[in-house]
Amino acid sequence: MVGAVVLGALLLAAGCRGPDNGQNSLKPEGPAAKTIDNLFVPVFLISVFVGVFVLAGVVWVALRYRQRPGINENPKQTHGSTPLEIGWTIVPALILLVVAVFTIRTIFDLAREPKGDVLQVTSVGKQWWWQFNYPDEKVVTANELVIPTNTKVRVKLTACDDSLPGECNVIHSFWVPELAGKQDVIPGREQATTLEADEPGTYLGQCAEYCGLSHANMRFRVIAVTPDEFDQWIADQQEEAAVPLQSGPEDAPEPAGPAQELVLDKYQCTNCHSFDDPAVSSYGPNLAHLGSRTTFASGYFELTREKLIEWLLDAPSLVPMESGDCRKPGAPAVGKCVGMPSFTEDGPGPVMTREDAEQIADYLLDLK
Ligand code: HEC
Ligand SMILES: [Cu+2]
Repeated sequence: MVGAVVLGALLLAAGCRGPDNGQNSLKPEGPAAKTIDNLFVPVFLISVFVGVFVLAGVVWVALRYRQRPGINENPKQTHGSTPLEIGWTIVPALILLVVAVFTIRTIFDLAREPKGDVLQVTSVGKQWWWQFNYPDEKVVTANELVIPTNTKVRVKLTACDDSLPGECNVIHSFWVPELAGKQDVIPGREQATTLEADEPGTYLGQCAEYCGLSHANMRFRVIAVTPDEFDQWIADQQEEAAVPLQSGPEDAPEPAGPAQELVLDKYQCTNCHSFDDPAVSSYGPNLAHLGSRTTFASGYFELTREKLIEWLLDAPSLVPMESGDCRKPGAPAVGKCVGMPSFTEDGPGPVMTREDAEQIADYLLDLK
């Protein structure tokens, strides 16, 4: 029995992976998370105190009045005690009142829209990745939210992509445990949260509302850099793609190279992705600066050439997706399509050769 309890506790503790797992809400790294922590710790201590007090009472009564050999009588029975009844009604009510006052204050504090020098970002929850729009800077990116340190970042959260009318997604929840609390992302509603990081670093995020097949893989990163580095990052992102997609006369542009021809014509990736314009949002992540990121696929994989090739050939084998025929807008749908299609025989379109995948991967990695 004791062995089983100890084993269970060890297994449970093994899940914690130490305080530096990047998703530790007990290790607040910004004002919002600290506000939550300042509420959580005292409330937790109060509950521990109440819990221990009640449990100790139960154990004491059970031991004190247990059946013993030779004693066959019930202990003295008492019925009703006005002071006790009043006491155990009022004391918990007072404790809850104190907790409620501080909780409500915290909720209002966190909901307040920040004033002053605020960076505006819109985050669109999609299946199964996050799009980040910087509307004032005209930059659209995915899965890695770069922010300046010591700056309030107001993140508008939506499941409907304004720039793609009628494109609403299911409910998601935006959660960066070390920076702020969870906030649901609900179609048709405008929610927002405020992020601020005190120190440069990478803070892990995770979708916290079940949203389909790849919910568990729907991660993201908040990368906090110094304000100077941030300005540089924005300037880099605003640049046109490092390698052009098309060139030639305005009215008859041609793919600018063999990889671009694959992307435009052979596999028609451009139906779902932007490769050249860093300011537009599309059905799939904007890839105009993919090469500048450290991860891809909702931060699930490091951005390496080999992984990228695997992804291009058969993304649904790496991350579960519902891939039907979603490549040809207007064509009759074959199955439901959510996510990136496979370019194998199982996919809806042409089968990709390894050479093509390598060529596309090299082109994508050059999109710094
Ligand atoms: C039917 C639309 C569709 C087509 C066609 C498509 N993709 Fe995708 N692609 C997506 C979606 C959706 C995602 C996001 C999937 C996820 O992360 O869950 C994605 C993700 C990606 C990513 C990872 C980006 C990131 O930020 O994580 C790359 C790279 C990519 N696609 C490249 C391509 C290339 C190259 C082609 C053509 C060979 C292509 N895609 C064709 C829809 C599409
Ligand atoms: Cu989700």
